[in-house]
Amino acid sequence: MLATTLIIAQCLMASTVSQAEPLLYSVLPISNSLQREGISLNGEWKMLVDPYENGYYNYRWEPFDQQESPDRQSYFLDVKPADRSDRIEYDFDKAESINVPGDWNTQHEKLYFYEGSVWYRKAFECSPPEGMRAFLVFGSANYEAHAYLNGKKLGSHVGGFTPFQFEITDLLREGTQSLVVKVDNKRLREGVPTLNTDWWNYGGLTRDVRVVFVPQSFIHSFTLKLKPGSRDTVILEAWIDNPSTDKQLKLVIPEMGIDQDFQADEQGHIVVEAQARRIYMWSTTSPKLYDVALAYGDDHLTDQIGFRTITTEGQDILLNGRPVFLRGISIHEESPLTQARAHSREDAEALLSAAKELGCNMVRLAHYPHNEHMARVADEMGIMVWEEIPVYWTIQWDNPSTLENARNQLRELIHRDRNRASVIIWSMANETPVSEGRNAFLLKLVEDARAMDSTRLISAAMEYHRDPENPQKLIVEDPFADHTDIVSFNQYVGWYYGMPQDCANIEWHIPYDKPVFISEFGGGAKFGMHGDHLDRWTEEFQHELYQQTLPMLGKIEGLRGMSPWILFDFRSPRRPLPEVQDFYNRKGLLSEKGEKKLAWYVLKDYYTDTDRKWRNR
Ligand code: GCB
Repeated sequence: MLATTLIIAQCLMASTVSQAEPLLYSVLPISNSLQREGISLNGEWKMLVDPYENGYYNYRWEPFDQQESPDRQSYFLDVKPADRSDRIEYDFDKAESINVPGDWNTQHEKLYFYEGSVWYRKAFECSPPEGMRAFLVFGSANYEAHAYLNGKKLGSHVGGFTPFQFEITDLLREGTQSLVVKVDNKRLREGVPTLNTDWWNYGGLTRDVRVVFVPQSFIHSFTLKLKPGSRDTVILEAWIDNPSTDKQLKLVIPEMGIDQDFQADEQGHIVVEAQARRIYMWSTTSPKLYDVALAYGDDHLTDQIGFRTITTEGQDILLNGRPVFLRGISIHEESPLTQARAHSREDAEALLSAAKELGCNMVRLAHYPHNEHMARVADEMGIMVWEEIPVYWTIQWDNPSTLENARNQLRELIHRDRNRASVIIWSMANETPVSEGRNAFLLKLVEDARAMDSTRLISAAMEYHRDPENPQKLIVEDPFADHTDIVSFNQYVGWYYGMPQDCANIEWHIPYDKPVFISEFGGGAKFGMHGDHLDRWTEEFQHELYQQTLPMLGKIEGLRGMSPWILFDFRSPRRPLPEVQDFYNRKGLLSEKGEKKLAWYVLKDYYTDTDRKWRNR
């Protein structure tokens, strides 16, 4: 499926190229789509639920897409071929409405647990300014999407959390446009993620949808970073779509005194250095962002970009050369404002403000790429970010198309967020069982990540095992740790294993000269449920667990941070316990609405103290 996606997308988006990676840049979306001129397709759409995929397959289970005769096309495309009979069995105009962006599960009660296909239709007016090209850009669609404009297939996309686009310049017609998208969130054994996860499988067009207008030649994407080892030179790399020899790319960063023009090569690729007056580093205490403007002929782009270094030395993590402790918290992409899939800037501000209030300088965005607002708001608020892809638990390690799918999601994520100073870690996987197939799979991802972006750290949330001779001795040894910059692992002593007081006797064995990061720990508590500190699900139990866990982790040599599980309670189909879970994972320090549980204060005090200690190092 992915291969088809790539090929279709390539044909439709004919023109983007780069010298280094011609295929890559022809299929990746243009950057900064939210900042470009265009129209928003957010708002009310129509939807038809299609559990049997009746609009996609005929009665022989053959896709309509592959039928040659027009009268064999799907009825659901919102166009009626002239020679078709007048029998129709759908009607978008009479169908129910749904808001985009948004998940379908929380908008229609009957779709709460639904996993399958829904057809979306948006009728809209669109007339691009004279001579401009038009691109339809989706922030994401979970999990597989097929898009059709005015009855013509644009292409498809696999992967629920990253952006994709189609050029529609030649498919726009006079009058009203009809955009139809089939979105399918069925879980798949060979998918990324696979069948089993501990989060809600929200379906739909969950992020912004826009039509973006660009000139015939335009800046497809760019990266700006510090030159390695330098504090006064930036490296600009850019890809021009449809380059022309009479145009130059202009870079202007007024506060740095940069105003220079550069020539692209024949493929439209540019890699150049620009000398700045002086560069103030982005940091968590002073998140300096520079106004950056790029122009290529009539194409103009602006952005705010920070510059920083993130490296490791022995067991230290260095931000701009200074050791830091990552006071983190894990977050799922669910909004405390709406109790639905988060998608807006307001959602990002609510989530990250709660992290700030807790005393965090870092967040782990689990377990898949969150929407683009998160890293942008983190840039502004001075919060370091760990981003990851949904290579979670039991992926099909030996399936080449599964690997391609994971590589594609990683590529789309890095491509989208690599100008965000806040993002310091790309994480490859979560709690994946060690095997040769898994090691090779993850190694391929690391190679890709390092090739695309050498300015960030690589990690993965790994696991520990018990010493068979001594159950109190917990060992973190994973061949994949040889390839990461940080040794991160999840641990649930006191929740899944024993009771909180068992923490006191645990010894850790972590034989790596690398920073150690605890990517998860925690336990469940229902807000407002009180009792003894040994009673599960009470706030007192969770409070006790945090009180016992922090000193246990403090004994780990090389401990350089943690992102406990988790900031807010979040929905999970694996959590049915009536009156306690009600399909929520209750390990939040805050309820899903933001009410503080007792353990919140334990972590907040610990972070206040840690901040004080590390400030003076
Ligand atoms: C984990 C997983 C996370 C779960 C959590 C839990 O280890 O990484 O996705 O939600 O445990 O609550 O069990």
